[in-house]
Amino acid sequence: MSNEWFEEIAPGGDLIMKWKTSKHLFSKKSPFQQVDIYETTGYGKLLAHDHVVMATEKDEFIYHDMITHVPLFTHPNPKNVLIIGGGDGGTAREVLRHKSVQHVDMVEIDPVVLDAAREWLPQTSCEFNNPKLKLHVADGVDFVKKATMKYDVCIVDSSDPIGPATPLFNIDFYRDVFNCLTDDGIVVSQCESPYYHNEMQKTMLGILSQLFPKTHLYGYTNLSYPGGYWGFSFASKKLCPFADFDAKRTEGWDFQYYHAGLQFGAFQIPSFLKKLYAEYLTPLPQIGVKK
Ligand code: SPD
Repeated sequence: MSNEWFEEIAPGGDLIMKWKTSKHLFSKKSPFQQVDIYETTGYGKLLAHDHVVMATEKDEFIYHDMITHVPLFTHPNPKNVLIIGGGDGGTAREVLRHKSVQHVDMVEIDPVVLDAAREWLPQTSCEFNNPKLKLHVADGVDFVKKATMKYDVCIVDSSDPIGPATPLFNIDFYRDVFNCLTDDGIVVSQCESPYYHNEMQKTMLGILSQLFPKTHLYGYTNLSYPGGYWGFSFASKKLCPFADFDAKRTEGWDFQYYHAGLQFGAFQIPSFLKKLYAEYLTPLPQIGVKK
């Protein structure tokens, strides 16, 4: 039993976030990154890659609800889903709650993350043995380049654009993602923090808007990522997260964070971001305006 602190230095180096830990449960350097799991005193188990928090048991539901349910409730009948990354399993867990989903390919580059999650994070990895899920230990970039299957939804559940996730933030990757989506396909990607990475968010939206007819950014807040407010990019060949959303489909679900109102609310990004990304964002139908 130790009472030490796990520290993450926020981008720029001017802020440190600290979690009090009671045990260092897992530590291994893979060919891709340092992977650690701590028992914390207030946040449950904490997964870190290269000393950056990926998820804590206390608040992982926020990220995983929002990266999953927004695109899966936009698509009217998502059957085949591709997850790039997502090694802790939280995204797969939420995707597999959708009854229409018949098959999920999840492509995680780092087997150490999968093994660590399987052993220490049952809360997120609980669907790893689901027969609808096929786990591939492979490079997501190669996977989409060679993919022959077409997916209704692709979710890029990556770490930050340093280390193994770097190629997941460039245009060649997204060209291949575009090609492996159906004609009404959607891709949602982990898109960092507008407070720390707005140049990166802008680049990402610029890339997506070159390839997809519709490009949006939506936000969520959590406890564990510096700055609190983070984003997901949403790019789509046809479907609109407002016009094609049917709130009736969410009835009877027991969500922890997502709900039908947030399908609209999450896209209401602050004014400074609307200005900053204006050239790349597709206008959404206005809500709250009297006709
Ligand atoms: N700065 C941390 C960003 C991490 C995003 N990915 C989290 C993975 C959860 N499945």
